[in-house]
Amino acid sequence: MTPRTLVTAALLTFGLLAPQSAAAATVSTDGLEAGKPARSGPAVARAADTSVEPNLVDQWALASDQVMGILTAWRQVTGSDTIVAIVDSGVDVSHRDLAPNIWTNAGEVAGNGVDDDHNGFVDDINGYDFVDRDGNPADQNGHGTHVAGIVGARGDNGLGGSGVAQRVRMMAVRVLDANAAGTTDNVAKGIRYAVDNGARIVNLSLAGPSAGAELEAAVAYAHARGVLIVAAAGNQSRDLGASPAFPVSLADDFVIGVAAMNSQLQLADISNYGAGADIAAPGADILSTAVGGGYEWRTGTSMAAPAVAGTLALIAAARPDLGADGLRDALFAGATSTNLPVAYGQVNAGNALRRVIAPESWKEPVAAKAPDVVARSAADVRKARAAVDARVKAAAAKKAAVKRLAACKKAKKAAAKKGKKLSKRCRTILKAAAKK
Ligand SMILES: [Ca+2]
Ligand SMILES: [Ca+2]
Ligand SMILES: [Ca+2]
Repeated sequence: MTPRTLVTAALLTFGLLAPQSAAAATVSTDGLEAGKPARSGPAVARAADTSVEPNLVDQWALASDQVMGILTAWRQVTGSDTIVAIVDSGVDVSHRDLAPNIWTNAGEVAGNGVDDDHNGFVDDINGYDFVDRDGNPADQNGHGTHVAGIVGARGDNGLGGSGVAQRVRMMAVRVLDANAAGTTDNVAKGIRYAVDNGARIVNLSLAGPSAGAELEAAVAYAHARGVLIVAAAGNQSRDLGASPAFPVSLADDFVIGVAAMNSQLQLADISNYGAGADIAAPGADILSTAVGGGYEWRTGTSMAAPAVAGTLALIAAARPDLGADGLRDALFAGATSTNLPVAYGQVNAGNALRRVIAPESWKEPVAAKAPDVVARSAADVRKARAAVDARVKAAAAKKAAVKRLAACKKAKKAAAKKGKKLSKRCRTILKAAAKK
C-alpha cells in the first residue's frame, strides 16, 4: 500500500469547509490515517482457538482476552440483529466482510425511485446519504468503512477479520464527504434518520468545536427514544474539561464519550480525555475493513468509539430486554478500573456481560493452554502488517490489470470497426493475456 497522507485532524480541516447553512457548525472525523508505523508495542498474545478469521491475530484488541475480555464475551454471545447506525463518511456495503451484517430497510424497494416505505427517503435500502441527498451512502473516504468493520465485520465467515460484534445490523448513514468532513446539521439529520428507522445505538466517530442547535436537538431526540450515542473523544491530545469538543462534550447521559488506548493499554498520545470521556477503548494501530474489499490500519479515537458501540451491541444481544440505560450501566459497571483519565475505566465486554447474564447461564471461558498462547514481538507485528499491505496491493494490481485488459479488448473492437490500428500498449497487453 502506498503511504497515504494523514487525514487532517478535526480542527485543522475547519477552514476548508463550506458550511451548508449559516447555522451549521462543522465536524470532521478524528481518525488518523492508515500507514502510520506500528508502535513498538508489547507482544500481542494469541489464543489459538479464538476463531478462523485470518486477520484476528493482528487485531490486538480482539486476539486475546486481555484487552477487552472479548473471548469471554464471545463465549456468551456473538451478536444479534441489533441495529447500530454508522453515521460517518458512508460504508462500503459490498465489502465481503461487511455485507452480511449490513442493515436492510425491509419496507423499501431498491433503485425504483420511489419512497416505498414512506419514511421520507427514496431508495434508502441500507441507509441514506445526507451529503448528496440520495439512497446510496457509499463511502468516498474510507473512514466509515473502517469504523463499520470495528463494530461488526462478520466474525464467523473465515474471511478477513472480525468486529467486536460478529453479527449485527449496521445502518450506513453518510454525513461526511470525501474529505471526511461535514456539518453538524447533517450529523443531526443522520441521527434522526437512524433513530426513526430502528437503530438502538448510533456511532459518531467525529468531533467539532461547537454543537449547534440542530445537533443538540437531535441528541435530545435520540435520548427521548431510548437510543444511545457513542461519540469519539477527539484527537487533539487535550483535556475536554478545559476545551470541549462536540458531540462528545454534550451534557447528556445517553452520550457515551470514548477515549483511545494504545496496545500498551495507555492513553493513545492523540486522544482527548477528561470530563466527557467516559470510557477508554482500543484505538491505536487498528486493523479493519477498507473500501474495495481490503483491510487497513488506522489510529484515532474514531477507532475507539466503534469498539464501544460493538460492545453495546453484544450486551443488547445477550439482554434484548434492556433499555438504553440498562445497556449503558452494564458497559460502565463492567469497565476495568485503570489510571486513565476517563470516568469509568477501560471497556471490557466480558465483564459487562457478566453483570447482566444470570449465573446459571454464564459460560466460563475456556482457559487458554500455555502452548496456545504465542507471544509476538513488535517486529512480528510489523511483518504481519507488511504482509497484509502486500496482499491489499496485489489485489489492487490484479483489479487494475483486469480493467486494462477489458479496456483494450473494447479498444480492439472499436479499432477494427474503424479500420484503425490498435495502440502498441494494448497490443502488448492482449498478447500477454493470450499467452496465459
Ligand atoms: Ca424510504
Ligand atoms: Ca424505493
Ligand atoms: Ca470476517
